[in-house]
Amino acid sequence: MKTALVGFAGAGKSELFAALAGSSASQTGRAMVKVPEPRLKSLADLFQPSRITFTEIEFLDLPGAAGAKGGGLGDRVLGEVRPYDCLLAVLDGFSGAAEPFTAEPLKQLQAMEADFIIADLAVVEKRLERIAQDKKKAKHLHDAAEESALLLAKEHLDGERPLRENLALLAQPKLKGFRFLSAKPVLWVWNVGEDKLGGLTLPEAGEGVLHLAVSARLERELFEIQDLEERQAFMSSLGIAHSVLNRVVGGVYALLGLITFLTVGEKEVRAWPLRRGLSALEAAGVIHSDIQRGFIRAEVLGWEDFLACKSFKAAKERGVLRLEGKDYVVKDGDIVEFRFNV
Ligand SMILES: Nc1nc2c(ncn2[C@@H]2O[C@H](COP(=O)(O)OP(=O)(O)OP(=O)(O)O)[C@@H](O)[C@H]2O)c(=O)[nH]1
Ligand SMILES: [Mg+2]
Repeated sequence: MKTALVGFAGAGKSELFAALAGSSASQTGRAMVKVPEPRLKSLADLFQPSRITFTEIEFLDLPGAAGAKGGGLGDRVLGEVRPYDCLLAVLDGFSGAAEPFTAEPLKQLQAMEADFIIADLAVVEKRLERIAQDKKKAKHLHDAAEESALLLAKEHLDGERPLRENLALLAQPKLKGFRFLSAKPVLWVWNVGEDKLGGLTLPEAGEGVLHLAVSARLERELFEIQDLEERQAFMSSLGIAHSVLNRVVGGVYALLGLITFLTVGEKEVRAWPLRRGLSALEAAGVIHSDIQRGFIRAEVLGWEDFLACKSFKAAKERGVLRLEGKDYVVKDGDIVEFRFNV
């Protein structure tokens, strides 16, 4: 899972990055961070494994275009985020004097969205030109399906709408390889002064977008409190229920449609990300292609059932440990053991 922080210079990306990445931040502004998963602790207490493996999420902190507040993000940044799964777009809602204070960050949101759309239009138009040349050279070189898909994409982008809103278009196989920027899910992070956190009304979630309010500098300062109890107490006094990492990861999981399933054993207790709605067979493939190929069945214990039984033995006795076939749709929190034969 790869996420990139984007935003104009001074929006608070590096403050947020520091709050998310802490000591795992590297000099290059790239960090691999463990996805918080409290369920692993309960399982580790029971199994005492040699290894506990969390899912990891990448955060990339990019420099904002110098002095480009309200201008463009710049080709370098846009090019760099192309391979990323999800964008964390940071909006400066703390420095401006504008009333209402949401006016300036909203302008930044619109400017970034316009950047994504214009960059995608350039890609589409370039490709269409290429197709037109091929068409002139020899009819058979021209891919009619790709051309019509691109024309639809162009029409959508010309209407100044991001591609992520058009699910039918995104499903077109011919458009899959382009890694369009405006197709990427975006978590819009409204970075506001701590005094504004309470009274902020954010825009509603839309297709592929969610909004989150943070006070990036405050979150970074919170992160620097080593003593966890002290940190928690300070957070409670500020009315912050969950760490910024929890809130950001929650947003990313929701945007990408991810759930977590768990595997257990003496060697390793581990969390795995999986797209919601996928089957036991596909979950097996996330672990190893051999397990998928030799899939026989999955032994599944739902999280609530595990909590009620506290052990696999009790779960078996109560008949809540289920044997599922390859089409079983894996649920969030399922503890799965795959039976396979290779
Ligand atoms: N008051 C206040 N200041 C903040 C907040 N977030 C960031 N700042 C300050 O704004 C300045 C810029 O923050 P950075 O996190 O470095 O901004 P950036 O987006 O990484 O900037 P570039 O890397 O230059 O694009 C710093 O002086 C921060 O301390 C905030 O929530 N409140
Ligand atoms: Mg920075």
